[in-house]
Amino acid sequence: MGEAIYPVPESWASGALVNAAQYQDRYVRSVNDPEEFWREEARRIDWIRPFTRVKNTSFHEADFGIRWFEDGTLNLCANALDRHLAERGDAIAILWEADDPTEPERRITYRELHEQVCRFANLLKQQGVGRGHRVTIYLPMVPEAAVAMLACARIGAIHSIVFAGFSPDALAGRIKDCDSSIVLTADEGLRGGRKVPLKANVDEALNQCPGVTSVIMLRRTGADVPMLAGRDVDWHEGVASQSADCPAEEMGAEDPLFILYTSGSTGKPKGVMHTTGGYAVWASMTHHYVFDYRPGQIYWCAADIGWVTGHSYVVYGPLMNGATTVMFEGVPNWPDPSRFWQVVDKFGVEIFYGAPTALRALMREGDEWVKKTSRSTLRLLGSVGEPINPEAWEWYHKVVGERRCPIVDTWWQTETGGTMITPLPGATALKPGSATLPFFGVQPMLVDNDGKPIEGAGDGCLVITDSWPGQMRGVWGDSERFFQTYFTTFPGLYFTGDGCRRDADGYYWITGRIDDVINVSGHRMGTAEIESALVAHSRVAEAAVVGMPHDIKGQGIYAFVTCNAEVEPDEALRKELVQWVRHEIGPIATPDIIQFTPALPKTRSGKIMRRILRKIGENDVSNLGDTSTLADPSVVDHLLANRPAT
Ligand code: 6R9
Repeated sequence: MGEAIYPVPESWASGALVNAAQYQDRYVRSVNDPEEFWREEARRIDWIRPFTRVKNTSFHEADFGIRWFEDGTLNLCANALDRHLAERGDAIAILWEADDPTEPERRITYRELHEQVCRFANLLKQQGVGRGHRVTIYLPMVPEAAVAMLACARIGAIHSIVFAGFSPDALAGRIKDCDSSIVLTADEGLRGGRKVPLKANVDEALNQCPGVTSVIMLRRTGADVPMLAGRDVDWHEGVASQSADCPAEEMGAEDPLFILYTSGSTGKPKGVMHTTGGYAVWASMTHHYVFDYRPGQIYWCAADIGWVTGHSYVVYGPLMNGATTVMFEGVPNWPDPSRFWQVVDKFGVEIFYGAPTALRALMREGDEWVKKTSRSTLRLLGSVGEPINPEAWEWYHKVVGERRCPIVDTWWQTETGGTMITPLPGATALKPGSATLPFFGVQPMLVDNDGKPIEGAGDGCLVITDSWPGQMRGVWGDSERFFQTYFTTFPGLYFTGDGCRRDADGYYWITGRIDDVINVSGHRMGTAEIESALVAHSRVAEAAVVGMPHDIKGQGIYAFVTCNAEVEPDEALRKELVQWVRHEIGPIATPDIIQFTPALPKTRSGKIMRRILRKIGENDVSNLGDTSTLADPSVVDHLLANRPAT
């Protein structure tokens, strides 16, 4: 079957920030002379003290280290707000749309946002927060979440956002790991017409976190929630008495900006740490070029701030570029599946950036929901979070974008800070399902399992050979783990954990995770995390979790569970375990299938043979490969004979 190719539309080729020839030329310069290239690009940032040193990085054990612009100083909040005040103070910074379409929108100008951030930063200071302190943010998609992030950046505090869909246990784990003494939350969140008891979750989490001395709570729904005297502060009451003057701290380029927990192949989520200077350059530059962003355009990234996409492309990237960024509290299919496109029409959105899982869910509802809206303002579409299947890509292109909008399918990770492999709309011919070509300064390589480079077209493990400014700088609280996790599988190379194919045109096709991470609706889940939640249940002896193909979510969660000897597993226990996992981690970790089994397939040395379980999960059981090293091969027959219907 021939691959579809969509050439750059004429209007884009002539009018874009970067055309094909410029992309080629600048890409080559970016990798041949990174010093010169980045010295130039970093001028997009207002530095307080300009850097003299550009790049000081090594992926090798002997001199491992990643430092960019290291002797420069800056403040990221000032770059996102103060620098715009003179020229665009009255332009809208945040356009907020509530969950409930009948609730009025909020339009916040740069000047107003600046004032709110300064007041809130002063409240944080009054609560004892200063440079380097960790602030946990557990807020829904409301403008105050952006205010909180920017206020931390302003005073040099390090924010750690925990997705508001995570459970009290998951929240507590993240609070303790980074040792934060303050939590920012709301009484309740609102999503798809349902209330999420955020403050109650915080209260429950804090039973495990004696170190937290202060909670600032935003009233979102007005629910009657208990406030603990001496600990809990009402957001608006606290802010009311604060001055609107708050100087921005002078931060070193390599001072930490934020921590964001993400799943890896081991049980405990890692606190991915990003620093200030390189991240600022990377987030603003990628947002500028990938979306071809020009001031005044209405831009909407539909990600939650609880994920890295929300950090870089709802808040930091767009605001550094003086954008009008849409923030949406709700979900794509409530009150009905037109919701996204109604918001596009309401605000005149020109650039829309969303996740394949949402597109697949909307596609299933039929084209009418899209077609009854205008979408005439849309000029560019984006995709992020997981591979987009060509069918969903074509639907996005034809039905949503009416063939007029290029689609930028952006591959990147929490660890990379911003987009890495992506089309540029005026430069790159598109192939549905391919993230296409590397962004400036990104040097991807494919290697086989032994680390041998694959030249030309081929399939392999995706690694990056040299550093880029937005790269993570460490795992919070564990100086060894960063190097161990990313640079030892293939020494001297950054290992992404993704498999990838490169075609004859040099285009990259991400094939998905090749480690024990699964991607559920664009959210990373470590299988080990779900396993440890399952075995924490008193009736479970052992559990193994693998991914399975899922029409909407991309991947679903398939759990093999062995119960304690005296337990007779039944439907009631199955339901109980599903609820248990939801409670332990959060609804995103809900198992799709639980298969009870008297035993798991193990090697004689006792290792679970995940390869076999993965194949069963993928329903690819005709060839299970070599099972001769299994301690008891009959276990596999039993698993196959008792597979639940899907
Ligand atoms: C930004 C983000 C990272 C993992 C990554 C990969 C998958 C993200 C993708 C994609 C194919 C894309 N992924 N974007 N796969 N095409 N355009 O999602 O960060 O949550 O850390 O997930 O997501 O597997 O390794 P994060």
